[in-house]
Amino acid sequence: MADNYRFGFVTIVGQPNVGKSTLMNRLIGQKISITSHRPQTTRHRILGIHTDEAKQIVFVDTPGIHSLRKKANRKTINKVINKTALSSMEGVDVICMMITAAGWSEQDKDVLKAVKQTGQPVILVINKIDKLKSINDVLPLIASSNELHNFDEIVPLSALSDGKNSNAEHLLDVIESYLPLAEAGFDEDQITDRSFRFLVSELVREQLFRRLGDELPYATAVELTQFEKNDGMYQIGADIWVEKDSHKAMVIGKNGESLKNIGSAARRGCETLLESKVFMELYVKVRSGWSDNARDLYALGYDEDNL
Ligand SMILES: Nc1nc2c(ncn2[C@@H]2O[C@H](COP(=O)(O)OP(=O)(O)OP(=O)(O)O)[C@@H](O)[C@H]2O)c(=O)[nH]1
Ligand SMILES: [Mg+2]
Repeated sequence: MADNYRFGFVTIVGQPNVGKSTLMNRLIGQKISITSHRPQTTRHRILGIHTDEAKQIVFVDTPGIHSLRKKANRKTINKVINKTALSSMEGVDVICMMITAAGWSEQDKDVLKAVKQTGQPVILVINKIDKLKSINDVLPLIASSNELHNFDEIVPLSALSDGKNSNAEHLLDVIESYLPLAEAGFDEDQITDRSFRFLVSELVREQLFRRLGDELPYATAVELTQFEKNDGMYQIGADIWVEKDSHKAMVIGKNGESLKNIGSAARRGCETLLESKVFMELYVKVRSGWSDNARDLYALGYDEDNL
């Protein structure tokens, strides 16, 4: 390994839905963190590891930080999610704070307050620049961002789009100079700290977020009950927890259509991840009030330290 090799940790924080997980997947080159058009898709801290000849960067994807000013947000699960995101800023080499090209919201400013308190270097990432008519339209936002805080760097990019205006990979070079000289901490082919079991249950949850309407995805959780490989094929079973019988009926859908679609999309995702054929069985179960019960949350894999 070269003498000037660099290795370090970078956390990605921001309000829900700005594109944190999309960016991490892009920079790792594989889907390890689920994404959807709904806010608060990510519920757990998840590492994504980028390795090249010059550096190894460990990204920490975090749940979106949301305001607890609204009463509806004060459930135990939301407090746990915020704590997970805020504590992920401790001890990293640089923080990537993400907003979108739509500009600063009050919620973004709340996130900035928390970021400033850490005293760590901060790169402001302005995402979704593909939505601008002209790339030059980002210039006033860069200027107003500089007035809000003396950011170490400001990088406009599009985590989603390819092509010359994406600028996403440029962020890797910008981050490099903030990392200490050190040997790689992980094997070069390791891309996450999470197990296949975790990633599989997340792929099921992703479909709940993408396919179910309104408030329903937020009142669901996924628990893997079977994960075995037999004769070159994975057998996967999972329980989808909901809070009410009426929710159960909605997840299952008319003639079981909805659950069938959720299952086949999740199965396809698992086949790509596991590079193998997958047989998947999903069950919907009711456990009332799980999202407000710390013991249930622990059983479902929510951060033990934050309960
Ligand atoms: N147009 C556009 N959409 C994007 C871009 N990046 C992400 N998105 C979309 O924005 C939505 C949210 O993306 P996520 O990556 O799930 O956002 P997140 O910040 O991780 O959200 P939470 O986990 O809920 O906090 C998805 O529908 C993405 O496809 C981008 O560069 N351009
Ligand atoms: Mg996310």
